[in-house]
Amino acid sequence: MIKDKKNIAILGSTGSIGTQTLDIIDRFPELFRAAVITANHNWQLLAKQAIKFKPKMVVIADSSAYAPLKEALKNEEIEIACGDAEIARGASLPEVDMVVTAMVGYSGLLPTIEAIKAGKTIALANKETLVVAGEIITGLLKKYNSDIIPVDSEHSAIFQCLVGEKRSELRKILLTASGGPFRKLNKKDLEKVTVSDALNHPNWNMGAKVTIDSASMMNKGFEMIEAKWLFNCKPSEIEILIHPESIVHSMVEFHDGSIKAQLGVPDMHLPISYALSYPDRLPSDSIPLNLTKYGTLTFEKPDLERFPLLGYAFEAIEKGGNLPCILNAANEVAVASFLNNQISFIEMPELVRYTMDKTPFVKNITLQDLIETNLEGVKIANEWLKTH
Ligand code: MN3
Repeated sequence: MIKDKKNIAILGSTGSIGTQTLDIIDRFPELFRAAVITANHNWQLLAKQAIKFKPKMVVIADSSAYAPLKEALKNEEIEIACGDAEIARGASLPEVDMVVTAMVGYSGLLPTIEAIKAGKTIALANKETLVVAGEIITGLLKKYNSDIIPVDSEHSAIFQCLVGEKRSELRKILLTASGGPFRKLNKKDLEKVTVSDALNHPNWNMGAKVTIDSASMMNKGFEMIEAKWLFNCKPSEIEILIHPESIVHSMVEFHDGSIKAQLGVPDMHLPISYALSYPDRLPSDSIPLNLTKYGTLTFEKPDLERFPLLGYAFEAIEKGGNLPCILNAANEVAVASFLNNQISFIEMPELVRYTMDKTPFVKNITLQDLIETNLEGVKIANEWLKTH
């Protein structure tokens, strides 16, 4: 049993993971308190959440949303702040026990680092943090005696399968992927897919960025890198399995040949709830998994020809240095440009390839190198956009 109330800081409380985290806090007010909530620019929802959950501090990143947020919360006794530095400060407040990092993309990196330096337990939903800076983050976790508990459903599954096991006996991780909405399309069909086709994920209801990444399989590439750092294994020890039913959230294979899997309905409330309450489990009110409804669970190999971004992720992590950071920067530009109808679905990997080839490679990296690489990568990706 959890005895004391856990104070949670949610970075990105208005997004998909953020709102579902608040659902769980709302169900278990005796266990958790939303101590700090932050958002990028959705001040309306942030204000609503603040009035309901009465956090100590509310932070908005976008300065143009600061005045309306303050006005909306003028009758509340809540500290209201603005900007990235304040988000990092909120995550590091002494009373905060756990930080849920649920912001989108590269923006999650610096506040996560600050939270680690403050010794907070990180419930990691922002996989880009580990994609961009896995080695640096891993070093900081040791130095500041902090921990990461994965929120990503696959990594939560692996984490759950490893409870009570010896890391030295792990042979392989079987990382499952739904395959997204375009799993069955051939190359010709992929040329014609639209933004709304890509946003229509068959199993999971998620934010736009991760939904597009799922359709392109970039998401699975990022998750492979995330798994490499979280579970300290080689990319060659991670096998991607397409599993269209999204019931087996991932598996681990031990050196005696035994495989453990974690199964459940595709609902992010489960991995979020486990991260908040670990090592305990909280009762859930969602409909239990009915395996007879499925009858058959299927698995197949991914196709790197139709989904080249997945292969680029293996290439980036094998080469290391700043290449995963370049991959991420290019992909952020690609996804934003696809969502704006500036480029087609199959142009996303072209833009990423160009950026990976053109951005200067640095093998031994510091955090400053990564900050510069991100800017440079975005610049070079934008060059490609101008010429296409
Ligand atoms: Mn996932």
